[in-house]
Amino acid sequence: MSLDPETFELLKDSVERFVRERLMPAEDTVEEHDAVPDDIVADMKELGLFGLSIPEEYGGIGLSMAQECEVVYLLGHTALAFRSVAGTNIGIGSQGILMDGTAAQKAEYLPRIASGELIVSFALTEPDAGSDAASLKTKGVLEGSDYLLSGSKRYITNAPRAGAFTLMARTDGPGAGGISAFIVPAGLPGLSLGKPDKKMGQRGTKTCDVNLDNVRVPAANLIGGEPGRGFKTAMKVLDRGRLHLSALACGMAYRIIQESVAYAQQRRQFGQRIGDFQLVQAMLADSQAELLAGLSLMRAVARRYDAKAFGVSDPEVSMQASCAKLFTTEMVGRVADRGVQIHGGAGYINEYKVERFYRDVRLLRLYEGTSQIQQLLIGKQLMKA
Ligand code: COS
Repeated sequence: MSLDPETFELLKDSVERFVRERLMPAEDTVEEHDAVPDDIVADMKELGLFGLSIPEEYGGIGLSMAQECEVVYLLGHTALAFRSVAGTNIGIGSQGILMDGTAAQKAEYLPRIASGELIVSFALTEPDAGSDAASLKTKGVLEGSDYLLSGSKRYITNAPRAGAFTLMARTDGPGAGGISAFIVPAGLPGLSLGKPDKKMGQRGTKTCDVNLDNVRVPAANLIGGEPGRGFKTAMKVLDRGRLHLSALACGMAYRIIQESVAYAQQRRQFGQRIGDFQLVQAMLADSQAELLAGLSLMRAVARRYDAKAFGVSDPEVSMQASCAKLFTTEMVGRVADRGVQIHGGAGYINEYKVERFYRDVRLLRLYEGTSQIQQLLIGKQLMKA
């Protein structure tokens, strides 16, 4: 699946212009109000951003992974909250349905996900199951033709906006094999949301707990119609999500370098622009070199991802996606740190963009698998080879 190159170039131009003319001027509003304005969300829907990765037959744009990464890279040039609004529809919320859902599930949910009418969240993490996702405790008990779901999900991105969740629950014994994935509509009796999480950064992104108390979900909502496949679905979704986040990390690194260069060009000390000092140039150079390395890695892995069969796991590609996430998210952390350093005291002041971005990018090394989980995945695969 991919969009023809000419149309894709037009799409990239529109997204680039949208980011520059519509999103970047709204960054301060998002920071101040901790919310993405509704009119901007409406424009994002209009542009098709919620359906980037959904095939055209379901009303989406049908980008390949490599193309999705290029668009996400552009979205990374502005406050990360904007990407987050559509991020779960593009990625972790929708892909389980697309990869492993039945024809009926795809037909019912994907068109509304693609249009943005339905926001869909990915609910894997729990209070006692973060990195150790296979130990999750949320229970799904079959009763007649329904499952009764009970448990608690934590830090669920877009939960306050979600109309549905792709949610992993234990329907059988311990371990990964006992986990099933469900499509859970948000309005069902027994489903409630916790209070919004107060986060270090990424103001405007919405996360909270999702609590389930005997939520009755039809067995028809079991993704793929077969129990016990949910962990693999989640892992495949995360492989893809990790690449998506790599593109985002590269996009934000680019922006931080732009901010840093602009500051170094106008700030004067000791009678000259600070950017004329070699020690400042060294910091800029390290960031630029690392960004190019990250971009090249992300692009190469995205191409490799597209070369395999869709929805089928390939351990080598999974390992490469982990490499991309590990390198690029650590890279943008270093770039953000240098960005603050180049700004000096101003870098510690909220009015300057780098102060926010420094906090925003910290999350990239945590969600969808910490850097340490990526290291373990890479190490494990190398030892198997
Ligand atoms: N694609 C498809 N299947 C996969 C897979 C992948 N990428 N990774 C693992 N699996 C399969 C395995 O093949 C195994 O199947 P079999 O039992 O048939 O052999 C099964 O899933 C269990 O895998 P594994 O034994 O590796 O699971 P572990 O419990 O050891 O742990 C880790 C796996 C730690 C890697 C996993 O829990 C993980 O990724 N944790 C991080 C979770 C995360 O990213 N959380 C963020 C939440 S979203 S913000």
